[in-house]
Amino acid sequence: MATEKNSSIKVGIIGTGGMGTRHAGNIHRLVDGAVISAVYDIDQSKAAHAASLCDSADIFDDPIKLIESSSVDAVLIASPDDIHAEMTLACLLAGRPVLCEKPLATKVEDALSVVQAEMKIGKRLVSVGFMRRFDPQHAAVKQAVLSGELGEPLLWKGVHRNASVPFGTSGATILTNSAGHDMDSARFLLGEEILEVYVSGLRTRPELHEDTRDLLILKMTMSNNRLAVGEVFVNADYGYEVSAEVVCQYGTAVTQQPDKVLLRHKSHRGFYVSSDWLSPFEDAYVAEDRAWIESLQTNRIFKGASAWDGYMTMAVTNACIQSLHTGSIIPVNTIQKPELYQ
Ligand code: ISE
Repeated sequence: MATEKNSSIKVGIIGTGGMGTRHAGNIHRLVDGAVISAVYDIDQSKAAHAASLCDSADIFDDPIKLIESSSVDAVLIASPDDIHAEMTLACLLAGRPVLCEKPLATKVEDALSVVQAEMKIGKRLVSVGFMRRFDPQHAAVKQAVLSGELGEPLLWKGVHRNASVPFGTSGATILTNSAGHDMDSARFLLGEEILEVYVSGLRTRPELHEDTRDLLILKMTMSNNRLAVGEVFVNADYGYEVSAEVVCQYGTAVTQQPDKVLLRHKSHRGFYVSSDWLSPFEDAYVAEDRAWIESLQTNRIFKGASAWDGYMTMAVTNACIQSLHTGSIIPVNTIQKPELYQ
C-alpha cells in the first residue's frame, strides 16, 4: 500500500498518457519516500486509470487546483508539450518543485520565462526530464570521457531512430519533441555549449506529407572547438534505437546495450529491437524519478537537467528550425548563464 511507504513527498501528476502513467507507476512501485497523491488529465478516464494504479491518488479536473492543493508537495508534468511552460510557471507561482518532461517549452521565449521566474525566486525548483542523463550506458560514456584516459573529447556522434511518427509531423515538431534529447546528450557528454547549428532534412518516402522532413542531420559547432553531429530519423520503421559516441584524441566511448540477448529464431540470428521508446530507457526513467525525489528529501540540487538546460535546448531547437527552413548556418542566441545555474 502506498500509505505504508515512507511517504514524505506527495507527488501530483499532470498528464497521465503513456509517459505520465509510466512515471506514476514507477514512483508508486519503485521510488522510496514518495507517493502519488493526485493526478490530472484532460481525459478524466486516463486520470482515473492512473489513480487506480496508485492506491489512493485524488483525481483533479483542473491542473491549477492540483498544483495549489495542500495534498501535493511536488508536481510532475507529462502533459502535451505545448503546455509544459505554462504548467511549470504555475508551479513556480505556487512555490512547488516540479519535474517537467522535455521539452521545457515549445518556444524559446517561454523557456526563458521559466528561467526568469526561477531566478526571481532565487531557488532552483525546476527539473527537466532529459532521462538519458540517467541511462547507465550514457553515464558510462560520460565517465570514460571524464577519466581523461582517452584524451580531450573532440566529437559527439548521435543516432536517434523512432519506428514511426504520425502522418504530417513537421520538421519543427521533430526538432522540438525528439531531437532535444540529442542536443542535451551532446551538451551533457561533451560538457560544452552549442554555439552554431546547421540542419538538413529529407522526406524518406513519397507517400509521406510533402512538407515532412523525417530524416534530419544536425551538425553542431560546440564551445571549446568541439563538434557534434546527429542523425534523427523518426520513420526508421524497424524499431527504436538511440546511441551516442564521443570521439576523443586517443580513443572513443560509445553506448552499448550489454543486457541484449542474441536470439536465434526462424532462420534468423540477431538482437530484438523494441519499437516503443519507453521500455529501452525504463531504468533511466526510474533512476531519474529516484534522483528527483532524493533531491527534494535532502534539499539538494537535482543531478539531472535544470531549467537552464531546458532553456538552452530550446534556444538550440529554435536555431535548428531556422536552419532547416533557410538552409543556412544559424548561431544560437542565448542570455548569459545566470549565477543560479553555475
Ligand atoms: C518522445 O517524446 C521521447 O521522448 C522519445 O525518447 C523520442 O525518441 C521520441 O521521438 C519522442 O517523441
